[in-house]
Amino acid sequence: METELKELAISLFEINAVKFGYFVTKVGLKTPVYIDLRVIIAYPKIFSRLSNTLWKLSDNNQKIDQLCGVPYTALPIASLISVESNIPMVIRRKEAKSYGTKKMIEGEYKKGDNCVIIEDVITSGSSILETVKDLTQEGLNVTEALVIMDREQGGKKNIENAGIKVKSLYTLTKLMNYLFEADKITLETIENVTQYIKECSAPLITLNKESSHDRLKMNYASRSKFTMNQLAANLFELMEKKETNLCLAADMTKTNDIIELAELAGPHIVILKIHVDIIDDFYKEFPCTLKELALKHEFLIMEDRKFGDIGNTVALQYSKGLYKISEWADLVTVHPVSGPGVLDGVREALKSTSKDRGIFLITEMSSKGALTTGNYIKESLSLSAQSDLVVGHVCQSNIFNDLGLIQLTPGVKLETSTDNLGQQYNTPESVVNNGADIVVVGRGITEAPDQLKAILEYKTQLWTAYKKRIA
Ligand code: 5BU
Repeated sequence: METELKELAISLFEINAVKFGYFVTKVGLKTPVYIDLRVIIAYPKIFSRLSNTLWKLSDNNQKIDQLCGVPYTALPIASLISVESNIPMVIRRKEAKSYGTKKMIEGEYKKGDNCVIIEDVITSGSSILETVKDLTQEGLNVTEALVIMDREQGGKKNIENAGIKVKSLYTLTKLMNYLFEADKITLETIENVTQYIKECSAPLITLNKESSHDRLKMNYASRSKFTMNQLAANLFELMEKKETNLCLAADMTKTNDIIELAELAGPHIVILKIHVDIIDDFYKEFPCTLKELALKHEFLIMEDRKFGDIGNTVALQYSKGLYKISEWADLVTVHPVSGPGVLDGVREALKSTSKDRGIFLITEMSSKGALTTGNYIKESLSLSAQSDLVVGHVCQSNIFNDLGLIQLTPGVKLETSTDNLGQQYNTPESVVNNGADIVVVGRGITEAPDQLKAILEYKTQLWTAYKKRIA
């Protein structure tokens, strides 16, 4: 690989794909280095060798279903790799078609397909991020980006912040070192360019999966086609069908009380959320009884387990022990605090089941003084792009615009208030206006003198607020 890279670096220099000197870019910026890989199509041997070498960076352990070249320079490279590797390719349009289907992505693919992006040069990373946005919106799962040249101006970090792995054949520094060794450039050139890289870093860009659509303005049924997870799609459709976006937090300690309340609330909720570890009289068949009610009344069951350990422990906590949560809970909550391994742990535990399962990432908590702020929120949002297990985020405000993800918001009562242990309550209308797609209500219902009346009150207020929001 090393020899290959050295020889290719020299070839690229000789065909003027890389030039050093004084240049002014399209947007009027001065630069001591100019990279134009478009010229490679005029040199089939170099073109083919470069594409083959780039493909060697791909992850052999990962199933790859699709390739996507970022238009235009990387398109022929991706095509060549597609033909050689026999992996289908998709093409991202620069603009949506004005006739027929308004598809941004051409090709034959299905939701959940793993897709590798091919790109020639990264500067700020914005072209790749735009491509990720469109691919993700079509339900594709972008696993990594293979890049010929990283200009080391911050683009790699921007892309990695969005949860996408980046592998490059060359950094500018590495390329210059090869060329220096081959006596093609001087030390002075290297110093100039290095100084330039230091001074001209690209702005920080965050992946904004915003389309021209606003999440808050789109109805649930339409959003179901943007999901990466089947349960997220089911939830969107269920909400529209049952005309409810209420999740009941049945935080009770006796199984009979939970069953009774689930029977009462079943027709009016989309999720029944429990904390199985607070139940005093748990018995093995209890989850089956809940499951029967869930089927009868059409709601999903969430275990608010808040997993937050290393992947291996989470895999065990999820599938083993007294509760065997993975066998009955459609949805679980997960703290992203331990990093992406926690998602791998959940996936590991699901290897032996074919049931649909989903995760809500706890991105922002409702309690006073919660440490879920700033960068933590940003990192948690970027994790959802990495896994089709993620159904949405538990959060308090409108912090993402991915149409296929669900905002689940707890901390809701008819009046703004607090409890004496840090919980903070907002009203149904205000949380829906702040982006809540599904709203968690616990004590507002469980402690009400007339539970059914309370269920109906919350259901109506939440649905009315949603209808107003999308109007
Ligand atoms: P409450 O009785 O409406 O306060 O219950 C809220 C439920 O939501 C309860 O089960 C909490 O564990 C859960 N919750 C929360 O209140 N705030 C959060 O940030 C998260 C979960 Br995450």
